[in-house]
Amino acid sequence: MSRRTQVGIVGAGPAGLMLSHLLHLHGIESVVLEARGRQYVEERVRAGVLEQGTVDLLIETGVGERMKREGLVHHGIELRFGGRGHRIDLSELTGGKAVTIYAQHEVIKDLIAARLAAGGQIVFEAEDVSGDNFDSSAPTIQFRKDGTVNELRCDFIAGCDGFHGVCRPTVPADALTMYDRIYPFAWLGILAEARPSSEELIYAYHERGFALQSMRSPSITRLYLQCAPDEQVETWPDRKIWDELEKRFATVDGWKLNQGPIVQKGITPMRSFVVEPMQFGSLFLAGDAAHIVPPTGAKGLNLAVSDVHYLARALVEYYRGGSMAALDAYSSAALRRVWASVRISWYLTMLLHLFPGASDFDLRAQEYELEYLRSSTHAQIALAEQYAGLPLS
Ligand code: FAS
Ligand code: PHB
Repeated sequence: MSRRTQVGIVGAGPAGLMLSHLLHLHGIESVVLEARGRQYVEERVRAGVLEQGTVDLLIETGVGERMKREGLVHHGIELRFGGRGHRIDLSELTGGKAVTIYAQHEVIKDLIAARLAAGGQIVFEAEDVSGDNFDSSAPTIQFRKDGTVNELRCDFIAGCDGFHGVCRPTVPADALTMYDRIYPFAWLGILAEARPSSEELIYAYHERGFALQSMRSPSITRLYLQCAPDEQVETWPDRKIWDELEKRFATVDGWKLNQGPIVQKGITPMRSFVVEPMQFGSLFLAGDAAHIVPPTGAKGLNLAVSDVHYLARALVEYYRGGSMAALDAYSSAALRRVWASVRISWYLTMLLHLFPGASDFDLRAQEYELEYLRSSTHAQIALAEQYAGLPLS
């Protein structure tokens, strides 16, 4: 079966769904092809921090109501080292910006509901998605649904299928430059039915390794700790996790970590990856399909949204006036913000993690970088403006 649309979108993650939504608001048709089922993508535990720019865009485009009701607005974060906490007042240092804690899968639910309510086309469980002649002005996507082979003829294709998707690998290797850094550790993340132990996020640097206290609601805590890259969840029974977190968050004044039943565990590898350019003919890459950041800066989801903010704007300009100018400039526009986020995510990862084999010199330099951040307002302003999110220009 063959059908036509203006923009074929592969992947129903934050990038693909937000793009389809933004295009719809400008009367541009799209079809989203997603390999997994609706329930799976609506329950997949991932990010949880929304930058100011992402929050504003969700509200401006009419999909921010539930986030406004249920999201937790944070005006600061805590850096914890040497047994003491040091608050970074994001709002004070940025003239009022804040971040919002609202789980990625809740954003996904809101976007899917909005798309379907507006008659949007999302094909879940689309199998064997493969693209053809992406470098032509009439690209096509083949996929199988319920045993039937389908062809989608498009003007443009948005590769929003994540790091392990099919779109980026279709681009000839010599047309792309890849920048890659794999970190010698991973994050063990848990969800626990426990009241968060602090109002705001705590990023802890400790001689036993990094730890992060985040949350999902007033009764659900999200916690992470640095572990070896090849560790298996099975080697981390609940007791061992709580004992290790207690040690890494310990303060001189006996701060207590609330504990409770652990309802989800997962290990996330740590990598920085960027591919340039983010365009090949009629194929435009967005989100994790084009770049990966370690979650230390909480940028993954936000970058996916900022990429499609630029891509949607360029597509609107094309369909309004026929000009390819903004589409040709998409890659460089998106990459400017991508590298800014890659850099702050790399900086926070270097600052807050214990590197196996670190020399005494490295450790001392790291401690004084933390000390400089604690004592310098200028350093705090630089961190705060990047953490809260640079403007979505
Ligand atoms: P996504 O990966 O979200 O979406 C891509 C979609 O494409 C998926 O639904 C996938 O099923 C679909 N797809 C893939 N191949 C396909 C094919 N062949 N055909 C059709 N569909 C296909 N960021 C944080 O800030 N904090 C975190 O704690 C955090 N945790 C993370 C944990 C994990 C395990 C991962 C992988 C990422 C995490 N991130 C986190 C980063 C995360 O938020 C990503 O940056 C964000 O999901 C990127 O969104 P998309 O680019 O839309 O890609
Ligand atoms: C999360 O809440 O999942 C989270 C928060 C901050 C990060 C990474 C993950 O830096």
